[in-house]
Amino acid sequence: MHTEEQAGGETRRQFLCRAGQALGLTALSAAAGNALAPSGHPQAKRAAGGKRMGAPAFTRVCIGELDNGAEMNTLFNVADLNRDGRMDIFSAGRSGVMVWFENKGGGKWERHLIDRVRRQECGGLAHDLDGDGWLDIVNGSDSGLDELAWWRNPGPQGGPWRRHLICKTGANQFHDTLIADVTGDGRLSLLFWNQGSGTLYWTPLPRDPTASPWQNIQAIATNMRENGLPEEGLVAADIDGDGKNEVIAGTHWYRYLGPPNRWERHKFARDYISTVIAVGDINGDGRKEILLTEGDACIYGKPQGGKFAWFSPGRDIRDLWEEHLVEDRLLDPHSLQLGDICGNGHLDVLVGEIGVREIYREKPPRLMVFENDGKGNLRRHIVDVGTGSHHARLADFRNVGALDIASRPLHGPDRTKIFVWYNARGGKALGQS
Ligand SMILES: [Ca+2]
Ligand SMILES: [Ca+2]
Ligand SMILES: [Ca+2]
Ligand SMILES: [Ca+2]
Repeated sequence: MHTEEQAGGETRRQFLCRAGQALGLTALSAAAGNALAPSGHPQAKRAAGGKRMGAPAFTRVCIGELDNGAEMNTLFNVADLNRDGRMDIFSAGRSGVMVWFENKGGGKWERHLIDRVRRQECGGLAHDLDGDGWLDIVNGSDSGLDELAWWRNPGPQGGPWRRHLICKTGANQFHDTLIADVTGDGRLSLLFWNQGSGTLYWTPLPRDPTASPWQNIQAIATNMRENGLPEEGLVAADIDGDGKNEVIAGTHWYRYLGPPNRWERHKFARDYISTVIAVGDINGDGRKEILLTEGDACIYGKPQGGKFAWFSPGRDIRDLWEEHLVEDRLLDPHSLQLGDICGNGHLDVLVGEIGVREIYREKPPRLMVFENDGKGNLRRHIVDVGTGSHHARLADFRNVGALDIASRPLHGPDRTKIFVWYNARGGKALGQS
């Protein structure tokens, strides 16, 4: 896991020392082991393997700060916002400021203000809504407000981004948004969850997105709850192989049947709450599986922690899918991403725990890469212990053909920091500070 160069990096050393303290390990023993896990952690035994060839290695670097005082930072995502070919990072406080971090190359990052905001949820995205070639940002409000909005990228002249209201629904919280072709005709739609009413909404993208509020926003499903909790998680993917995308949202998937608003709904999983969703062919059989983590399990009534599993369709895709449990008792695994992280040509899985604020030091959250052998056998590697993650993202920040990780914690001493974990496969980490 640790090359000499990485272990010698200042940031890396700091991390190892801190993790060592938290775990009752010395920095030396922590650096010598392949996998770090709290000794009391239920998964510690499985994680305590020796060093293996090809294990993923990362160097953590703080690339910027976003201090919104007592308010938690919520929105977090990546996109190339200034069209220079390098992936940037954007984030916002629940209330305070929304900013983007320009990836200037060579490990340099520069922060820019987008807007002053209030009551922002996580789960926003970047998409060029007005068609001027510059990616705009869509994000909704949290449990204290009922507004979904977008911010227009000012383009090369820079400056503040103008906010445009998409809709006021009368119900609060918009955890997860999506733009995709879900009608099979090439036309893009905006979809979003509105947890206050448990409603999954959609609308084709309008010709003029600045005309507020948007018209023709319709509900696909309402009062969608699992174990009494509103559903989360939203992905588009062709899971039945007919060339058209289905919508995977919460523990159901939806197929568009045609105008004006006809959908069919099928349940694929049971007893998974506050889900984060990813879709991909995990076991190499040519069909797509659905991956779930229970992102806020501890907060929402499973104090023991949440599950991480993948689900494969049976003979009839409309039945419940077969559950393949990978991990349980994860401390709010709110990060779930697929990508060839290890460089072996297979889809590996990134999973990150937020951690639980009250036991943050006793049970430090982990950032994990599950290396896939191509058949769905997932071998866990611990990338970081002690830095919680929320909506961690995979991106090739150096354009070197290797996926790095961007994220930030919600709790603990680093809660205002933005981190990138540079993948050793991409060469030297940049801009250690
Ligand atoms: Ca850029
Ligand atoms: Ca635009
Ligand atoms: Ca399909
Ligand atoms: Ca498959």
